[in-house]
Order: sequence, then structure tokens, then C-alpha cells
Amino acid sequence: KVNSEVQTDIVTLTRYLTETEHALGTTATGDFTLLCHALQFSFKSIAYYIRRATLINLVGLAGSENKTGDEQKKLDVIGNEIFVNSMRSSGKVKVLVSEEEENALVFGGAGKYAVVCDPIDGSSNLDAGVSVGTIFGIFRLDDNAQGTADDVLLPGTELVAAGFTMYGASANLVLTMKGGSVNGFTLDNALGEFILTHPNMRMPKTRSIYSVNEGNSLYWDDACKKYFDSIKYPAEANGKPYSARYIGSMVADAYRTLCYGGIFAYPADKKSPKGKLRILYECAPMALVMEQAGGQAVDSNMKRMLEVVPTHIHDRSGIFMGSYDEIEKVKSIFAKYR
Ligand code: AHM
Ligand code: MG
Repeated sequence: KVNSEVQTDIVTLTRYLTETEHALGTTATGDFTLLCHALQFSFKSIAYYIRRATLINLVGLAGSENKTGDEQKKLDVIGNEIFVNSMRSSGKVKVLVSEEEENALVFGGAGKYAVVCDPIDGSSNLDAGVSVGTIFGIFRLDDNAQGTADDVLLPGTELVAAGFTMYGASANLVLTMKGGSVNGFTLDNALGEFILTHPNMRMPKTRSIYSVNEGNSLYWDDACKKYFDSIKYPAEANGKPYSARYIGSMVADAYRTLCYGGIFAYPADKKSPKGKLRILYECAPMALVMEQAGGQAVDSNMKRMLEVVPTHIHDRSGIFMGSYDEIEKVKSIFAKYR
């Protein structure tokens, strides 16, 4: 036997999907697996262009704005095109909602899934080489769905799968299927495969780290201020204040929260009464990941994030998510001061 560190029996995303599909028995048609293959191709492509952005003049603005008036970076445009083309050509998607597209895209064919996505979240960080990510959610449409934007105005409880890929020191894909565990894969650039490196991710129940854009605290309501004060100025005599960590890329902040625990929040406030992050393709997919890793996610009214139903595809919400016990603390302080 050769004594080496070489792993010869690794679980790739492809193998994981095939094995999961077999576990479902004869009811599985393979469509979901094929859709995931198309998804992973878009993650690999986006990872590739992000790594090369500075070298091939992909940094900076594209000179356009998306529907909500955000200035688009060149990579926002390219990431969106890669994602849209990959979903369209998979043949498995009927409706696609992207942060970069004003309207839902409806594809012909027999696709029975709807996909919601933010192709490159945190793109304002791109030129500084800070981690960004792709967030995605997958709904299985009713057989009689017409293929309109209304088909996806669903609560996150209806997601059949969701996750995100963080493009950081390596590309890390986090994937969860409804009712299942949360699994983390790392892209091996040489093999071009996502490898299962973090099976069954569980978030610590508690950890003294908070992540929020504190520059907005002037606009926070009383309950919000009271909560953050409570972790910065603990009431107990020898209480230790929490550590602050805020990257400004939700995917990176959420990934750290998933690995280490703590809380990430983007509350609704007086400046943004509906919050900043989008329900359908930012909040709901993250909430499914958080819950299935043992944590919680709620909106600014302390309603379970997965039960919030958008009335428009680009609707926003406040969000608090992270370790189970920490969100319990948020809820109890909000109950007292609201
Ligand atoms: P984007 O979708 O336009 O990139 O905006 C979403 C990003 C999140 O990744 C991040 O959590 C948040 O915006 C940061 O906002 P702010 O700069 O206001 O703190
Ligand atoms: Mg975004």
C-alpha cells in the first residue's frame, strides 16, 4: 500500500447528487440533478472570471444601472449572463428571477423548476478583491404553473433547495435540500470539481460575534439599538462584549456565521423601512441554510424569515440570522422594546 496523503475516494458534487438521487428511489427523474449540474457550471465560470478580473479588464463599472438604480459592475453583467444562459440551456427551468433582471425570465420548454438568484452579491467589494458570492434558491413549480413572475411569489418554506457559492480564498459552495442537512463543497481548481469538504454543517448554538453595518445605527429603532447595546455593553459585572466582524458581502458574512456562529443582521431602519436585502433571492435561501444548520432567521418584525411571502419579485426585508440562542435573544429584546 502506498503511504501518501492522496485521497482516492473523494465525494464530488456530481457523486453526491447521484447518490442523493438514488436515495430518493424511483420517484427521482434526474431533472433536479441536471439542474444542479447547470448551476455548478455557472459557479465555476463566475469563479474563473472573478479570479482573472483584474487581468482581463473586468474591474469597474459597466456604465449601466439595474432596475433598482444600482450601478452595475462589469462582472455583475457577465455573472448574470453566465447564470441566465446556463439556466436557460439546462431545459429544466421555467421561470428565472435574477437581481439583475427587472422582470422574471420565462423560458419555453418542459422545465418544472423556478430558480431565483443574485448572480454576484456584494459586487461593490469586487475591485478591492473582497469575497463575493452567488445566492440561489430552487422552487418546484405546480404542474399547471403558467410560467409567470407570480409563480415564484412563494414563501421560503416552498424552496426545494437553496444555497450559495462564496468566491474567496477558494470557491465554497454551500447546498441544502429541503428537510436535509447543509453540505459544503470546495472547488478544486485543477480538477474542476466541487469536493465535499464540509459534510453536515452545524452552526454553533452561540458565539459572541456580531455582524451588522453599524454606520446605520443612527436610523435604527429602539429595540434594535437595545439589542446591539446589550451585546456591546453587557449588564453582568464581568461580562465580555462581542467581537464585531462586517465584511459587507452577505455571502461572506453568512459563511463565517455558519462556520463560527454568531449573528448577521441587516435590519429595516428609518432610512430603509423595508430593509435592504431581497426576500426571494437573498433572505429566503440564506434562511433555509441557517435553519437547516441548526440556526434561525427572522425579519425585523421577528417573523420567521422562511414564512415571509413577497408581493413583488424584488421585495426587500430586514433580517437577523445566525446561532439559535442569539436569535432567541434578539426576539426577547424586541418583544420587550417594540
Ligand atoms: P448587492 O446585492 O447590491 O450586492 O447588495 C447586497 C449587499 C450584501 O452582500 C451586503 O450584506 C450588503 O449589501 C451590504 O450593504 P451595506 O454596504 O449597506 O452595508
Ligand atoms: Mg445582492
